[in-house]
Amino acid sequence: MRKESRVILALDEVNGERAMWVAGQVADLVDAIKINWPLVLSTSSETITRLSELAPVICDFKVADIPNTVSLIVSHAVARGAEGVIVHGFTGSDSVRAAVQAAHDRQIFVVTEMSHPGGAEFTAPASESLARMAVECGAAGIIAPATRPERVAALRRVVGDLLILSPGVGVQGGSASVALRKGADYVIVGRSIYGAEDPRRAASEIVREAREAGGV
Ligand code: OMP
Repeated sequence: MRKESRVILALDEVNGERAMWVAGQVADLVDAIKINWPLVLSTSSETITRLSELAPVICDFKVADIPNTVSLIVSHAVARGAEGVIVHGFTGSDSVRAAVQAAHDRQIFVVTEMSHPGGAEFTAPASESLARMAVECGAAGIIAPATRPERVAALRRVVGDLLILSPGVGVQGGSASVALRKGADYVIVGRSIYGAEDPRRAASEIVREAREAGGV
């Protein structure tokens, strides 16, 4: 995955036609496009392949299962063209290792502390252990909350130079520039871009803010 704009589009648009249009509008501005169940379920898994022709695709399937099932999900996502897959870490190191193995040369990102208010209940207390496990299992990076930027800084100290992808910018209240300054490599932005009347302009504004936060 390139590291130029440091912005990843979360394409949770459920109208397949509009999703492809938004992707076409911003593919050259963002470093990757992250897709989640809403778009895959409202269209088909073929969408992974179609989007991968425009930009690197991260499949945010938040995989949480036994190693065998994790491995099956990750290998099929990769076969469809995914450059990365997001998995949960609370399932334990055997499941995360299975994801890393199944991904081969593609990237596995492990969720640590989630960005929504409920993320403070169970994921926050465990986030540093989850981050440490992500390092030990050979993951490419972790997911850490832009809504609690001080946690991004704390998790950076745990993961060293592993990638940190930070969602929660915009509608959830987080700031792209603050998350990047606190140690995120990329911010993940969804509704503020794909929900905008002019997604290209919305993406450009966030990319400008990210650039002002510091170069790579
Ligand atoms: P917006 O809130 O619309 O910008 O979308 C955020 C995106 O990031 C959605 O696709 C979420 O599923 C995802 N996300 C979070 O919001 N919080 C998390 O803790 C983790 C993720 C994620 O793994 O990407």
